[in-house]
Amino acid sequence: MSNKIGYVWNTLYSWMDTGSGPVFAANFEAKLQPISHHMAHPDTKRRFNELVCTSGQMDLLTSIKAIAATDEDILRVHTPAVLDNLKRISGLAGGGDVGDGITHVGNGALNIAYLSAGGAIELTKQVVSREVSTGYALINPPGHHATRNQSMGFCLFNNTSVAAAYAKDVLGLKRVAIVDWDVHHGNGTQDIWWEDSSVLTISLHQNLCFPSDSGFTSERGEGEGFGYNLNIPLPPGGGNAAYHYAFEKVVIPALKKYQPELIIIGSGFDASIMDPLGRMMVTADGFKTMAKMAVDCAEEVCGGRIAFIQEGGYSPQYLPFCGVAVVQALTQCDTIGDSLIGLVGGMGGDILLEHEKQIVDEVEKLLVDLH
Ligand code: 3YP
Ligand code: ZN
Repeated sequence: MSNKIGYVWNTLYSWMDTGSGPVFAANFEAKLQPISHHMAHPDTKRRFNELVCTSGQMDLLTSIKAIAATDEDILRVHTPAVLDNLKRISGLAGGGDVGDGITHVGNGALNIAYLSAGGAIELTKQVVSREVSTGYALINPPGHHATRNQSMGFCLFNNTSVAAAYAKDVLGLKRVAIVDWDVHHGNGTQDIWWEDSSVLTISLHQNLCFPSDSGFTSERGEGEGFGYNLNIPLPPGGGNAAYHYAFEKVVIPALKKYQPELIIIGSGFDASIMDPLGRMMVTADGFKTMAKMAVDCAEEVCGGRIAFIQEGGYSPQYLPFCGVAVVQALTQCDTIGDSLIGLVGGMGGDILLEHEKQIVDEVEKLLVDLH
């Protein structure tokens, strides 16, 4: 067993063309002005990689090369409709919308999406085989909104699910857990594993943020999968204290009870205190604490097998510090700190409020149906 920490990045991830709109497509009638940086412009993730490179962390990491996922890999969790749709749009000179009216992708998006899912697979493969002990796949586009049948919400293929399905069907694992701390509900991941108890899905998200009609505690899976989907919809404004309480009370106990052979973290940074698309208050250090709790838990339940896979996150200023903080939890060596803490520290997110505690305590009761 090695103590190498795997790291995935590919330059093509920053070639995702999110279009000229601010977040919805630019529109003349609606007076939505074009802008050079869409909310999900990949520069934010490119800047994360560049901070990994310049922080000194790269010397502590082992590069893992992303290999394009195959149609077979994608079809383990998606219907052919998802693939056919993306193949068609990706082939158009100017790209187009994937079908939800929000997600514009450019020409060649299919190839980058294959590489993104493939990056998740490669890291997972090496974590499971112990070529690396843990690792971070900084991939793009993200995945957790993509349902079995539909790309949506900036997500083309459900990367964490593609990796989990690979771990099960190809590597022979029986139980995998996906913990998604992106600020938005992991509705796609929930949908894919809805009737399946072999993948435990846990989503921590801002209540009613996106999609606004899902992510409730009452969504628990069905049939064989009942009890194996946990939603923790936190009230807006929750910060480190709310997230850490949710980890302590729900996420870690659920993982200990479920005893997965592999833990996958859907690591979005849009719950950060600087994010334009979320209203939560997690700091770089807050993300690092969650990462450490998850790593310690993996050591206890699954021989340390844990893979961090990038989801969303839209603050070009702050996301790189959040990302490197998580990487530093893996390398266990701090080379830089949070240079924006002077701005974001002390805003009250470290105090657990009663209405935050209440929702977490409610979800804790649902662990009785998890085995
Ligand atoms: C998709 C359209 C409006 C909100 C946006 C959410 C994307 C995301 O970060 N999902 O995790
Ligand atoms: Zn998100």
